[in-house]
Amino acid sequence: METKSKYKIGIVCYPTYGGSGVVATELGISLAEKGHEVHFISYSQPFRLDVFCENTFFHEVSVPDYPLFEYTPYELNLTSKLVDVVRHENLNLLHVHYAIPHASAAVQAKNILETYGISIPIVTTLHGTDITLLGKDKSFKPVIEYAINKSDAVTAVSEDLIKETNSHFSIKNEIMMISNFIDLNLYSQKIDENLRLKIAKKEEKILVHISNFRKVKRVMDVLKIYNEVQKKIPAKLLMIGDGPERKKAEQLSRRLNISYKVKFMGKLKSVEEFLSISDVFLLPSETESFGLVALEAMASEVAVISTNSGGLKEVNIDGITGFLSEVGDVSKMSNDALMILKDDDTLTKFKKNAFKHATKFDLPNILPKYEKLYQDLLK
Ligand code: GMT
Repeated sequence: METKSKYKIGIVCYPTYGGSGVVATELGISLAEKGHEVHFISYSQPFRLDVFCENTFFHEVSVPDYPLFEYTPYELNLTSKLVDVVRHENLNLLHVHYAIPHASAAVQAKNILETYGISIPIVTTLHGTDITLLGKDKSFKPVIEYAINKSDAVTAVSEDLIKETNSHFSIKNEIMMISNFIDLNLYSQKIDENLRLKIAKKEEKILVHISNFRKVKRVMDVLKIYNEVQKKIPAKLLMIGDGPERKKAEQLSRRLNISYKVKFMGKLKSVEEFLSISDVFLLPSETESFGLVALEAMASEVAVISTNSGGLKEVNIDGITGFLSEVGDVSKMSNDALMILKDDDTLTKFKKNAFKHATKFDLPNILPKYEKLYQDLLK
């Protein structure tokens, strides 16, 4: 459903590498392309907002260094910035991604704005770790619960995340499922043979993992799965991203004597070209509310080996686009990868299925759901 009205929307997100920031930025850019005016509010420019986009604006939240504070109260600076931007840019709506501290800052800003006679609806999108990890922490729980209940609309990126949220918190309003999306135009299903040959020999398969290398991603399992696979078939592993577990992962790859076949590539701005030359994506996460990166892989015709945790089963369809396993079942995950890679016909079948399923999450199928939500709130 196409909305005719054009709105002034404030988007609050984390600017760094990570699914919630990616989704928020891509959403903002797409809304701007449809004629809405989009104001990003964050502590630095979102990393995917690095090209000029008409109708987009960026407002930086600055955090002054004041000697009295042992901990800088970022949430207060964000709240003040929200009040300022809403008032002076005449925003119609605030859409905040990630509950902490964005939703609570927005709720507080809304209260302050009422004293100026301004009423602004708040949409909060829950992304996962704000609920599944931080949400379980007693020191955050009452604030998250309050911010969710005081938002005018709440969305979550998977059915599983809705269930998780309702089971951990006393939520009064209905949470709407609007799944994550990808812009299929950005992904190529064509293999750049020159690039592929720089990474692997013709007969070698390419396995790939992309994450922020946090504990929850279980990057050691990635190496263990690959280790088993490379014993049976010639293959290389690309490890893209960086984070707290990287050093340990590099050490493990040396201990397993596979370091000469594993390429740690660090943080890359654009992962599409490496996905397009890959065969199997490994995501053995402990918890994953959606697994946007698995969807990005599928959009590049890459089969997925993942756990069945959280929302992953809504993205990776067992036996069709790849396989699902219990968390930590390295042996099944390596056997499943070998099953996919056993011959070209099987691999092609999984790759094509992965791409086909990814098309369901294409931007034009999801964007109108957000527009409709805004329209309903602004009626
Ligand atoms: O996965 C991360 O560590 C980053 C985190 C984030 O907040 O950006 O990702 C979460 O949001 C993504 C976008 O909605 C989801 O695709 C990820 O599954 C989710 N991560 C977890 O639930 C661990």
